[in-house]
Amino acid sequence: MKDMTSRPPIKVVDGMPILGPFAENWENVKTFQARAGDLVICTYPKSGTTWMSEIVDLIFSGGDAQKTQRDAIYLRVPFLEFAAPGMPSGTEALNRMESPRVIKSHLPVELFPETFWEKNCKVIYVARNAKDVVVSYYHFYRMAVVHPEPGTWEEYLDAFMQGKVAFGPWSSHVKGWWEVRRQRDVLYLFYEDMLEDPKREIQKVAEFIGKELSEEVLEKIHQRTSFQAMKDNPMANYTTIPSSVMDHSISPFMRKGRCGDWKNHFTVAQNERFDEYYGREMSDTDLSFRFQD
Ligand code: PPS
Repeated sequence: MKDMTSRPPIKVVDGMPILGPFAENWENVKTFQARAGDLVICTYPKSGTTWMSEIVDLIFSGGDAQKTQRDAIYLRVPFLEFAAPGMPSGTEALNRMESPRVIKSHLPVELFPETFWEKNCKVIYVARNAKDVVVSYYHFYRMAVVHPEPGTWEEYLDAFMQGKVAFGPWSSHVKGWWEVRRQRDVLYLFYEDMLEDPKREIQKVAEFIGKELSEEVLEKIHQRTSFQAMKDNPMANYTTIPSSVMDHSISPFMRKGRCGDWKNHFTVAQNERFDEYYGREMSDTDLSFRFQD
């Protein structure tokens, strides 16, 4: 990973734009073998993946923060599609990992490996409103050199609306997973609901994975996964990655953790254009999002 300073271009695999180095390992993702009991946390990027990963690991650890301090979050919950020069890929890390495994993925449902369904694996999907996602993603592109240069905010916003950012269009991702949630073992949650009532959403996750939480453990998990606690926790905040790869002085990974920060970025004209795009993309679904607290 220390060699990764070049901002490689996006490539397209099976119709999906993906980070250049990730494309090199795509065959291993397609042929990945799930195991019974694997739990997948799936999201469109910047929608609460790390937050949900920390919650799930704490549930499995019975709220014991010492156990979840054993490693950085990206090692405790490996990222299936991850690949970078000089680093074990996500598929390599997962193949070596003992069960039960918790796995991070950003794949749209149509590219999600069939093996997970064959093994009856559960999926927790977290969705976040598109305006806060695009702002968070723009700052992530700026700070993490595995991405191409984002260009100006205006240019990035256009690329997002055209589905030309890594992992493709936001709209088909959130709609695709929404459509399959009833046929598959998918718990579909919203970032905005997690902000509104974190304990309620943690309880839903615990029930879904068949764990009972005492009030005391629930409270511990709640405290430990607050935005500030995770921002201060090197095992959750990605600061253990070399600054040549993720430069938190450009924009911290744990940036704002709020709903509605998009209002500090969108101009009135950009907001009107985005609302038009959004209306077009979301006219064929009953899925809806909250854009402010
Ligand atoms: S990634 O790179 O796709 O895995 O990023 P992801 O973890 O999905 O999303 C990062 C955004 O989630 C925010 N975050 C949180 N918000 C509230 N509470 C907690 N505990 C929390 N942990 C992470 C993080 O700050 C990013 O959002 P922005 O809007 O950029 O702050």
